[in-house]
Amino acid sequence: MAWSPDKTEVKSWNEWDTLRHVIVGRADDCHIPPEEPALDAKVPEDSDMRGQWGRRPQETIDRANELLDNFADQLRKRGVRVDRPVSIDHSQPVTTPDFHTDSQFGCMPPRDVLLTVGHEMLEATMSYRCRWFEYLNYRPLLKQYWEEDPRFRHEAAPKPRLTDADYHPDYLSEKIGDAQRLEWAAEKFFVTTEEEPLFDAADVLRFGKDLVVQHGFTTNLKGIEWLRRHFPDHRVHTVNFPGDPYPIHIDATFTPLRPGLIVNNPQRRLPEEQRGMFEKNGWEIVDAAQPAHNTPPPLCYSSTWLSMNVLVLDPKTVCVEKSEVYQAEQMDKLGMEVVEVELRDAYAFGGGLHCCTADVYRDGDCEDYFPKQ
Ligand code: DAV
Repeated sequence: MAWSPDKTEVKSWNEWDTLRHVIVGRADDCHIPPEEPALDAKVPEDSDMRGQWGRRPQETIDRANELLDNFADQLRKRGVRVDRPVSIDHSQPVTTPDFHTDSQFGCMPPRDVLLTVGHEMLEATMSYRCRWFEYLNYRPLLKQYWEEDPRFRHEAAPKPRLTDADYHPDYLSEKIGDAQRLEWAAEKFFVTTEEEPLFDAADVLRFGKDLVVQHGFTTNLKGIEWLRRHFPDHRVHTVNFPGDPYPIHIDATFTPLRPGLIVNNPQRRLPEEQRGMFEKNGWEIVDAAQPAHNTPPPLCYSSTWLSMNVLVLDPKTVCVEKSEVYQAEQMDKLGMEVVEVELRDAYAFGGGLHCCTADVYRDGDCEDYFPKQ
């Protein structure tokens, strides 16, 4: 049945079919959280964020919200239904029987928390203490979808305990250095241990029947095994990208654009031995264009590779950040129509165009794109 804007339906099986309904995050009340093991491991060693925490400056919140609102309007003008989360008070400290943190994070980016697979939206475990309650920002929307769509499955992965046993103490050092980090990444020695299942939704890419999951800082092997058991009708594949000294989230590293085509970060290439399923099935993996910037914007966790954190609207159309001219040029050469979206001043709030959204509905069904396994 064709999608109708008057009827809520949750369904999305992949990253590229025509997008009809999406959540766009908000910058409201976003905090730089206090130090904690998993988060510190991701803050680049030379970052201006080291050692400071608290609510982000109001003018940066206002500017990020302006850009996110504009992006939401741009999508609406193209006929996409856009919902926005309801921010909780992120200045509230959190105490569980197992840990304490003095503040929370924000309601950006939804892609990290919500994994849509078919008719299901799954709240990820997360691995930062400051993000433990982040799903609450999205509960009003999920409640609404649940009431309006009788097929919608609202699921939540087991909440992790996040005691110190979840983190390797070696990563607590202030100065590790990129050489050591790259060595550890190549050995798949990440900040999170295998104490309990951990995953962020943004470590997962959806290719119909196949889910491709990055093993790194925010997702451990038990998290991937949990996903495998939770989605018994899917094939779940573990990947890792040894060239990344701060490996979190797959969406600035490996970006499918349409059936048969993926752009891959040239500094974080998929290892040869993990390419089999793509090669056997005739998928092309091309190097992404260089980012247009040499450094991330101020107070930003992410690398300059948010250039490739694009949002595919349909197999011929892609949203690219406006200043990322090389990435836009490459998309054009790859046969995609480029929609420019200004978002760089919101990067500090947790990411780019893919990060700041979460799928609710895309056309299409669950297809098998990799029949040769
Ligand atoms: O390159 O810093 C950012 C991914 C955000 N979801 C990076 C990864």
